[in-house]
Amino acid sequence: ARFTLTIPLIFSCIFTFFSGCSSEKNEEENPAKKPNIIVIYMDDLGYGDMSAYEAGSLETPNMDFLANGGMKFTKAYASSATCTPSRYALLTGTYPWRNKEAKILPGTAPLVIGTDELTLPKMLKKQGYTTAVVGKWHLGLGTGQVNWNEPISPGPNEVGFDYSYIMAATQDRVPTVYLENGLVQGLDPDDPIEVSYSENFDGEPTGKDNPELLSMNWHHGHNNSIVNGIPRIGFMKGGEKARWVDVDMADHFLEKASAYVRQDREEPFFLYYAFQQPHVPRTPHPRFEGKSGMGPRGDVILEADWCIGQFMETLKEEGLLENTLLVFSSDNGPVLNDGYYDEAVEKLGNHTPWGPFRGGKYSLFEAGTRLPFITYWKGTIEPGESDALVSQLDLLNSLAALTGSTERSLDGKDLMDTFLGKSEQGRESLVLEATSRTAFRQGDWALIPPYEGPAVNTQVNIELGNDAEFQLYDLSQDPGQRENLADKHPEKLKALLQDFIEIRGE
Ligand code: NG6
Ligand code: CA
Repeated sequence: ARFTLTIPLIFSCIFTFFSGCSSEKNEEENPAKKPNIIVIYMDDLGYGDMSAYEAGSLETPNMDFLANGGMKFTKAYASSATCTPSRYALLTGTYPWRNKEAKILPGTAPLVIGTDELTLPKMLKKQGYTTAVVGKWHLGLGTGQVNWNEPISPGPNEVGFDYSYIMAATQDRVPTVYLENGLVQGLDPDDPIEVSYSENFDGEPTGKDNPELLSMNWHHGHNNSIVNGIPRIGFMKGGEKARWVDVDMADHFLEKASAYVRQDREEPFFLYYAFQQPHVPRTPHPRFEGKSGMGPRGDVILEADWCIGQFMETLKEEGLLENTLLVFSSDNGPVLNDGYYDEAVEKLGNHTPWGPFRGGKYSLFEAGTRLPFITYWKGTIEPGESDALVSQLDLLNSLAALTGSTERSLDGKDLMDTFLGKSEQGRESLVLEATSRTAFRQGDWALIPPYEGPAVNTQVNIELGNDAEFQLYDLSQDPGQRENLADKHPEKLKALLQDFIEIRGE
């Protein structure tokens, strides 16, 4: 009897000793460890492009997993209907129309974020985070004259990212190379890279002059240098070994993002994982070719969806899911023909990338900026849906509140409780931007001031929102923005215009 008593006693002593020790150690090293934060950002994915939003006909099980297991926002906006300004707003919490350089950039454009500007990764670094960006950058690099054969600065690493693995601009723009921490990868010094957006290099083939070399045809723009049979925007020479393989890009970025989250580290991390899909040129890996029945646009969305599934699997394997807040969204609304013949229009069938909304990429109508937006945090965020008005502009201030920072951006709101599903409170109003024009959203109302310019961009076949008259829509009754109520509700129009001008300053 003595023996049987003693053994458990010894065990329990040892247990208390060790657990006492280790819990003390944990507390010392990690006083309430802050969550890892991952932003998954799609390129041109529309509100109706994922099945969880029940607005189209593609099946995206892995994106849906986030939506159905997290908070799915139905009134969430990118700041802009194009890429660079939306990314600028996401990372700075500042309206992009305050920075006149924050517009669609060529691959040679200088960095549009000031190195002294507050950014999301900088703020998080001060809160003890290690930070990284993997994927599409498109916020400019350098200060004007970039030599692609030398370390390039400033870039992501100078605005808050400890690690960067990026494509400089877009998949359809030169230079078609990857950069790690400011260095072009795989570059042969005997074959230097030259880039120009004004003229071709002697003897180099172009999409315009050498159609026989093309594996994908251009529809508008995109007829300069040819890489991998695809004609691009801009001219490039050299750097043969450094050029990316388009069909491998998704796997390549997935590998980099996965390797990053697998690293052992003491501190929490922030990862901005910026996908290139479904932006043009749409180049699915052969294993996704034909999978959607909608041509390459549908196929690359399925490819992206698969990547998200793989990435989530890695987070699970690494035991990170319970301590990681994921945010999923897209930079601007959808477009079918964005400059290449790739059957996006012909094979669309009954799919509706824009969901129930009017317009698309480049548009001041809803579909330009109203996008999927999801927050997912296993065990912390209860699955649910929110119709609070939120913007990607709000991430910086919200994540500052979450992580204990007192820094705040100019235009963002702290909506952390809303993002965590603990509040229904959204913002009252929001200025939207599309190719340097702005519009206003307040409550259920949308106001578009008069703009010159075509009603429709006929190349991409998207209604831009331009009209000689004021436009006023009640989105609660008319999400598709069909009935202009400006004449019917002059008081409402006046009130909105006043608030709009107060923010916009014009
Ligand atoms: C446009 C391109 C379009 C796309 C877009 C940027 C032409 C004719 N069109 O100028 O194909 O590259 O810029 O897209 O060149 S974004 O999502 O990065 O903003
Ligand atoms: Ca985009």
